Amino acid sequence: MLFTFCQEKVEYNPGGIFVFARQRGRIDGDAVNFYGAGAPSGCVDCVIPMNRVLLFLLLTLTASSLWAAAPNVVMIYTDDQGYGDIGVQGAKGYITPNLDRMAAEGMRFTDFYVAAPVCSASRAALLTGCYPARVGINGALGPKSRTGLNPDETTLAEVMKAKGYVTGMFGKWHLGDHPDLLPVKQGFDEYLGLPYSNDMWPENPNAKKGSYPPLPLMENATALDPEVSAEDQATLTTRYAERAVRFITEHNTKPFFLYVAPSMPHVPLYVSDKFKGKSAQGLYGDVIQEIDWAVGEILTALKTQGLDGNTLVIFTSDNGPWSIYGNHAGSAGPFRESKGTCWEGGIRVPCLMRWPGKIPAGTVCREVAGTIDILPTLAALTGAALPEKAIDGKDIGPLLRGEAGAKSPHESLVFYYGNHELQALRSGKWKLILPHTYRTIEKTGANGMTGKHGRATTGLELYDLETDPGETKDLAATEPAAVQQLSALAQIAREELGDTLTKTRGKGQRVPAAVTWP
Ligand SMILES: [Ca+2]
Ligand SMILES: [Ca+2]
Repeated sequence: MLFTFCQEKVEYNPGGIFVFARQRGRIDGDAVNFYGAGAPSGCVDCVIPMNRVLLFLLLTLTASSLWAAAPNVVMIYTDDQGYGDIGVQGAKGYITPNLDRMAAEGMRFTDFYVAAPVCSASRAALLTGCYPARVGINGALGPKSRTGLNPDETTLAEVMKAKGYVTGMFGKWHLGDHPDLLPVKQGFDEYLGLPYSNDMWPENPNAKKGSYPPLPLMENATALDPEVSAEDQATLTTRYAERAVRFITEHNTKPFFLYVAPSMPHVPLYVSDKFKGKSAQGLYGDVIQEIDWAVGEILTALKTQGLDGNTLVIFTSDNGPWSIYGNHAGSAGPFRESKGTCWEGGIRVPCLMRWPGKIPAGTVCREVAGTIDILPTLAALTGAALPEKAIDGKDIGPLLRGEAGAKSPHESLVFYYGNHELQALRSGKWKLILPHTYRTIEKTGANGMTGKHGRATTGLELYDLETDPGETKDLAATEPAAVQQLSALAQIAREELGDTLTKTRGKGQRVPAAVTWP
């Protein structure tokens, strides 16, 4: 199709991409966005006439073809699901056909990292594109938290919303449960879910009576159910999935950003009756099979609504398995330790990305990337503006597109845990462990009961993750050049993000929210 405006011929193709004054652009929402430097010079008002063109196009094109260039995004972020907890990565005793299908139809990342081995810090990184050390979220926030993600931070939802996306979140938030800090105050149009972990609950069998207030199920900013019961916990995975499907159906003519954060498989494990007893593994396997079913429901809804080819679906987990729970925890696969440590088992997670026709099917990406990259990647993909404040993630679009020779954009990824301690970093094949003490497991528990933790200490250690993914052979003594190179990168990170182990204040640290409760 050709249109004339601003004395220029405009070529429009129903895929949504157009060429104007030799620049490629895209129609997003009610605005026209040019790739690269912005509107062509000499036509600063071209957005306005294009809106008129857009009105005409609305009458002549189906909605799905019009929005073809502004992909929907579905991001699924499970809780404590380990690297080994999907079929294609060796899950035993249960099956994940829908996740395996995502791998077969999309890209599987083998070297994909969360920014921290614990819920709140990990989620802060996902939603801001920043290291949690930068935005001041270190651990796991408790109920009635007096802190949370600062509203001054720009979340992924806000990035997408500014681009005209409808935004919805169903699941666990865990970035501040104060009414001023909930998802609807951080860019989500719609929210249903638990405000924090499902074990911060009066019925937690591992907590002293009175440790926790009633656990609410929130809808937007109010409690839909002020006291979640065990029966309610068993409905959560399906409930979030149903809301996700409803959201997709309701917004099938607009670009949307949907964030689904299952409360499972975080202990205490609960599963709906339709999955109870279905896996050979037991309850943990049942729970993962219900999550896998939920992924299938979402993929089916996308297909039913004709959005399959126009939607990027991302699946990953917020940290490694909570291994102290024994048969109620998953598997870190070949990796050392688990949740709550910066060994690979705590921070390397399953990651699948599927976008038929755009991400090459059945591919495996072995480049280093992480959840901090999702925000800048989606911003680049949709033409959205990046947050004004500094972020740490990078656009991994070239990896997603399977471009020949595409490399990780990171010279290093750094990992903080505990009280703002820089404990480890990865650069290329090397992993440097900085001297620190960490929590280990002396005895695992079973059937929902915890085991016994111990403490361990590590010195400065170096591992070659290509030949030794299990971090078993410390090469610090024989590879001094790598130790020196990674130590220098660690020092750069400290100066920017701080580090309590070396009592360093970072120049790029920002403050979390501070709220008071009545
Ligand atoms: Ca978690
Ligand atoms: Ca904000």
